[in-house]
Amino acid sequence: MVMTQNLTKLVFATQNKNKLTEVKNMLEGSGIELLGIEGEFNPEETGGTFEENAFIKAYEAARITGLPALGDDSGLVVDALGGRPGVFSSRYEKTDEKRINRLLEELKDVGPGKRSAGFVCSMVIVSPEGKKLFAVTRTCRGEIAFSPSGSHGFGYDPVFYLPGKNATMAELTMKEKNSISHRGKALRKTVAWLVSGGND
Ligand code: ITT
Repeated sequence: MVMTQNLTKLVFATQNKNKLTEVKNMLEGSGIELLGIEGEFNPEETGGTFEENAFIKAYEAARITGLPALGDDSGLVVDALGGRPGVFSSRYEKTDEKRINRLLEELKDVGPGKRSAGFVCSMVIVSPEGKKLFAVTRTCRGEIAFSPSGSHGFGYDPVFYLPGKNATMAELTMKEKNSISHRGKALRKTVAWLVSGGND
């Protein structure tokens, strides 16, 4: 196979330190170096899908740095809310605590068995020239708990209950979370593509 791009060093187009920590942890030993982005980085997420927004972030990071860039757009899709907050998961409220409280309030009359949800993660790689090289979207299914539990992870993790683990995402270690999460699944697919030399 012919290596079409040098894709061993990428900039991660995020301001979310928790995403960076999780992804760096998973990339240990892979030979892929991930750089954080310096300073203010907040491109307007005007896309209607996770993939479109992941592209917008990666495109902007590639433009600023001149490096290949990885974008991650993720969020929570709640079935009883018709898929909300979806791509607005970050904009739903201003802090994690407020986001969780609003979610629990919106679901207060939704009974057990009707609280299914998915965490979704799209990852996109953009070349320094601004071309979309790769995209993947993966989901982790679970349920919205009735109250928060656990202190690991970030965001909606304390209310994302995994029946198979009898635990919320925030009760898992980072290693356990990464092994089943939307981000873990998307990253494993991304890494497989990267180590293949960036060929289809
Ligand atoms: P960047 O745009 O800079 O990457 P962000 O935090 O705004 O940072 P998103 O736009 O992708 O990222 O919004 C993701 C939202 O979904 C945000 O509120 C997160 O807390 C939440 N989220 C994403 N992944 C999550 C995870 O693994 N566990 C819990 N919540 C998560």
